[in-house]
Amino acid sequence: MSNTSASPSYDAVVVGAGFAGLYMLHKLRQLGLRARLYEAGDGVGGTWFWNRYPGARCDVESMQYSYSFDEALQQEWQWSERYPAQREILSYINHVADRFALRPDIQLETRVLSADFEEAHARWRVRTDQGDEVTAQFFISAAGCLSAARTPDMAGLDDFAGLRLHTSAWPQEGVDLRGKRVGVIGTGSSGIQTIPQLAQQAGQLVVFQRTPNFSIPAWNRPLPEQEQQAWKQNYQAHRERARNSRSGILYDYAQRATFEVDEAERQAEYERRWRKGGANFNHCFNDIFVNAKSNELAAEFVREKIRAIVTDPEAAERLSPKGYALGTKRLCVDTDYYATFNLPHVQLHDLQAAPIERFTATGLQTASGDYALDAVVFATGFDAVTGAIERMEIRGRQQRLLKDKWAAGPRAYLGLMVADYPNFFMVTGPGSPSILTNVIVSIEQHVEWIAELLAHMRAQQQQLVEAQTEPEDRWVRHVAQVAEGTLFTTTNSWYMGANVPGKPRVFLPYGGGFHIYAALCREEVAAGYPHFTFSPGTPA
Ligand code: NA7
Repeated sequence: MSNTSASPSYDAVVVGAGFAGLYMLHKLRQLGLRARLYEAGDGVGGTWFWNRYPGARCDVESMQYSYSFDEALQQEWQWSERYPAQREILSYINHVADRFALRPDIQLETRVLSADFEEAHARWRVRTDQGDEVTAQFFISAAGCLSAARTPDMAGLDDFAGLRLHTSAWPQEGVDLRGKRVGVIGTGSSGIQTIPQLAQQAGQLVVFQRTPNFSIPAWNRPLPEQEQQAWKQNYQAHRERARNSRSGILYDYAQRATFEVDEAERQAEYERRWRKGGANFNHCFNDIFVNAKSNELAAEFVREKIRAIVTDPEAAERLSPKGYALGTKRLCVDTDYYATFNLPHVQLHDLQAAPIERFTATGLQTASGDYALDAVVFATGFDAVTGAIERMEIRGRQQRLLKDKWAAGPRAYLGLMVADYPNFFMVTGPGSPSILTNVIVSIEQHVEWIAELLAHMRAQQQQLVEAQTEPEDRWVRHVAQVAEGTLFTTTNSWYMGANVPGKPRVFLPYGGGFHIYAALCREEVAAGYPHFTFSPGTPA
């Protein structure tokens, strides 16, 4: 039995200094709890700390992609563009860390390696890569849904003598790619954002595309002061409306189905959405995620746009997504993506026609020819939702590894707590709306729910809380059933875990809508947490 008294002890350990971790820390401190937050990066910001690639920008509008919990903060902060650039979000989150004096409880450049629930003491023992060993009553993962980056295992990669970059680990000092021969692998949101920017620098740019993606123009622009002021006058009301929506975003959610209107009206609606820009396009008709024929019409509209933008008909065809439903891979939002392929020094290589065979010292070989490259940019995505949690060795009751419990797919009640892992919480965990929403809205809802539960435990003099197994099983089934009613399960996407070899094919988020999910979480509280077990715990 290990000796708890030898290790520093906290009320809570939090993992990750992104939007989730910082707000969690703030709430813990408001509750008067002693918390330690560990962050692998050498600064706060989470995803916005790491993803510094040229063109990195949020696809939720600035006025909505921010915390709502503090009225003075949301009134005072000034955004400069319709969609915030990575640099501006990073400034904002640093401002938040200073404004709420969070830094003293944050330990940077420290990665949590393991967390073991010690039943004898009813405490978590947490170890880091810096040699820290601490205990805590509560262990809270705010490690992020899109933070465990993936570089595919490609033959000869270590032989490549050029510069190797990943969009999610872009050097802080930047990279000078002027005049260089650059290859980009991956055409998800990150690739689609960075390709037009890299094309401005590179002497030659080759885009290695495995699956073409649907992308809608952002029509990004400066955000005039009057527009911000108008929004701020009704900030609370806007936030409330967002929280009552399915995505936690004030989109223009269609009330009509695709075939309720005639062809002319349909096309006008697609066009109106295209001109407005952004992921709002997903909501053009209310059946787009459940009716393949409806989805195909919207998809074809986007393909027509691609054909109109890209001058080489063959390239246009290769860039046009086919064979999967629009939006079932996350819809991208871009600035000049398709038009970039009209530039003479930009080349599109179709990996479906000719896969990469191997890297060499000077570039890479494909089935249809070789490319000499000075730099390769991996825009190959993440082990989404579960990756960052599973990369920590989390052991619950009977020392069972969470990764083993999740071998056939993640199991968690409401995406918040896991049966047999007492006092372990996940902010935006699997089975919660997370990545299908404005994630800050989801983060605030989770953090506030967790804080309310901790306050309840204190009032009831309880030391331990854990989700019960049966409600967890029911919730996991419910999450799967909701997904099965949609087109999401028909596509190989990171939503389905399909981008990671060997990962179980399970729809990771809850697709029933943020507003419905939040209501279920409120019901749980109102009913006195019937699906959780509390106990006064074991004295240390
Ligand atoms: P994504 O959306 O997962 O995109 C990754 C891209 O990399 C995608 O085009 C993949 O093609 C491609 N990829 C992955 N592995 C390979 C291999 N082995 N060979 C060739 N191409 C590959 O990641 P992002 O970083 O763009 O975006 C993730 C989210 O972060 C985004 O949705 C926002 O929410 C923020 P595939 O489609 O798998 O054929």
